[in-house]
Amino acid sequence: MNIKISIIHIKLALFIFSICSFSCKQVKDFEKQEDFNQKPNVLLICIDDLRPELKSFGADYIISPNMDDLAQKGISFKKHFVNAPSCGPSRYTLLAGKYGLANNDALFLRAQKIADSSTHVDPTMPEWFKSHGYKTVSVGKVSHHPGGRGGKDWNDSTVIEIPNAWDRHLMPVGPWKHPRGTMHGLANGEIRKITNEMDVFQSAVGNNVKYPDDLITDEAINQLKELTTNKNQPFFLAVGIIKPHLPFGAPKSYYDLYHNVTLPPVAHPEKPKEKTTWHNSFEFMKYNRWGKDPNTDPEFAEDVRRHYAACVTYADAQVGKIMNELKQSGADKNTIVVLWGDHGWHLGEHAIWGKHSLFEESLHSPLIIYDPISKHGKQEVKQVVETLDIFPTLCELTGVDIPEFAEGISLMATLKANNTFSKGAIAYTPKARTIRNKTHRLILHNDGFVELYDHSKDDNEILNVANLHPDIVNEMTKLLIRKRP
Ligand SMILES: [Ca+2]
Repeated sequence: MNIKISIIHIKLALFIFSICSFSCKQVKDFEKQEDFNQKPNVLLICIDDLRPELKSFGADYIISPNMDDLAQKGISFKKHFVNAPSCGPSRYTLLAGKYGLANNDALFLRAQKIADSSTHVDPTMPEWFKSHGYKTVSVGKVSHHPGGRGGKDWNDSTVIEIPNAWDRHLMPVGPWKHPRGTMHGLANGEIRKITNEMDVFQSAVGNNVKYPDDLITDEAINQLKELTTNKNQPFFLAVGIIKPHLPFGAPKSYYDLYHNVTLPPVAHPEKPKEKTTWHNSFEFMKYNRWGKDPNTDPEFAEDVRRHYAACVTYADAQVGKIMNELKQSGADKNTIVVLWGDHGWHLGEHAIWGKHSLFEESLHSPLIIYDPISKHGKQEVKQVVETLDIFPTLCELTGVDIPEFAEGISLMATLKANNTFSKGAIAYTPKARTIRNKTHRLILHNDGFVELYDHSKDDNEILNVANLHPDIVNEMTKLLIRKRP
């Protein structure tokens, strides 16, 4: 009798268990279906002052395994040009999807316009995604000020760089005390006070050595953990890594990776003889250089380049940690990843150590877009594209409406069309503007002086051929003035 009852109990338990597991499976399938139907997430990784020199972009001597991994599965835009050779205006175009002012405070001036309520101001890319159901979060240097706040120490919550854009805009500061301190910080809390007393490069030794990007990466990972837990809302997470911006400081272990690496010679190191947008490398030269000048001291120049390379590899390691967390969460299958450099950097080319010129070295930067859903596989695009195009491209990839006010074009639509387009890329400083197409770069100075370089013969932009080609000058000038008056 007891045995019979026990058997009945077991059968009943098995029956209940099977119903339960069936419904659990159904619920899980339903959840999966919901995940699948949800719009893809966006992870936008901005790297400060990153030259287009990754191993995957043809620079054999650079150690960049994590960015290369992204290039291995995504679309690498080999001719991506930014719209300004400076952090603030370049990031303005990325985030606003429009050409803007050439100043570093372009976004703060836009915020002022919103506060004045005098004119209509179109939303930025994060605000656009937010209004289309996305949770928007930024960590680190995404706009000009890490954390997106103004005031003396860049931590004043009443002075917002991009109003209405982010649900959270974060900048961990640790021993650097405030976001302004992190921006030019060296190891373990060293803040730039008097610039010529701060070393232009550093390789700090020790197991516990920290730089601001370590904090940014940890916070980005925390945010990813939270954002990927909420399956009901897609996220737009922007992470801004500060290195390889000056000063070139990274843990010594990264510098040591280059111990046996031979750097290629600096390409075309001569100072231009004619009028150009050449400058005296003021940003670099104002740091402590131990009295040395890389233009006249080859040994010092080599060490500057090695420290820059170390910073690139250190930034690459941060990308690796963030990508690893994305993978661990499982959200990598539904997250579009964009890796973007905010502009290039001369490491001695044309005798410049810095950005701010309108030469190729200042304007050319890496852009990689990886969309795990479209399964496009590895692609390399050699057509000229510009930062302006990222906003509409992300809209198309996520199925968000492309706003009429966005001035760029979706690179996906164009690539699908025929892969042979050539749209041209524009950039500007306060003193001049430029347009680059497949074959030429034209630079128009505010005083009317013109430079024209023929990239089919002169990729280094040495010889100004404006006088030889008045037709090309005329045509490109008209287009430049029409697109950015
Ligand atoms: Ca920058």
